[in-house]
Amino acid sequence: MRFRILLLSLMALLPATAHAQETTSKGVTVANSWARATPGGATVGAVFLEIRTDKKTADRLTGIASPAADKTEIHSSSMEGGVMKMRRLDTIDLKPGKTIALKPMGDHIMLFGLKQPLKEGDTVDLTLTFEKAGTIAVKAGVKGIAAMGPAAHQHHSGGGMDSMSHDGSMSHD
Ligand SMILES: [Cu+2]
Repeated sequence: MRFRILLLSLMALLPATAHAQETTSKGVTVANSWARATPGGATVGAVFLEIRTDKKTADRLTGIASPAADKTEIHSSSMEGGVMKMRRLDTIDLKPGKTIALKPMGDHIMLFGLKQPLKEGDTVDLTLTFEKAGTIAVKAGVKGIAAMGPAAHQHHSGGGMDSMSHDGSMSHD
């Protein structure tokens, strides 16, 4: 209970723009997009967002592009034998009235061949392509290197939670 109250009061401190950005097309909404800052020299980044469909809409995400990187992929994550395994997804099916959350430790968007490191406070342009809704463009704000959500200002000193850093402990098929 105390945690919940703390969370609510933290949210109240955030500027409204931090979680207000939503873009909707034909019943599909993309919201809460953010990217994680990358360490110097890194050429791989991760972006997270939510995709919502209204009750009457079924669609399919068929691609994501970004001018910030050479290549943009959708990845699924799963734990196998204590190791985070990632697999490239070509599409994500969107069922009516459901929210798909791409988030740290879960499915995510990966940027390969970053043109420049992602710095906190920057934005990353993304264009999502849907079978029926067409394209939806979003600007993902870059949050701190240890951020676990768009709310930012979360600090994980241990590093154990940061399984999204795409280092040697993970494997890409
Ligand atoms: Cu990945």
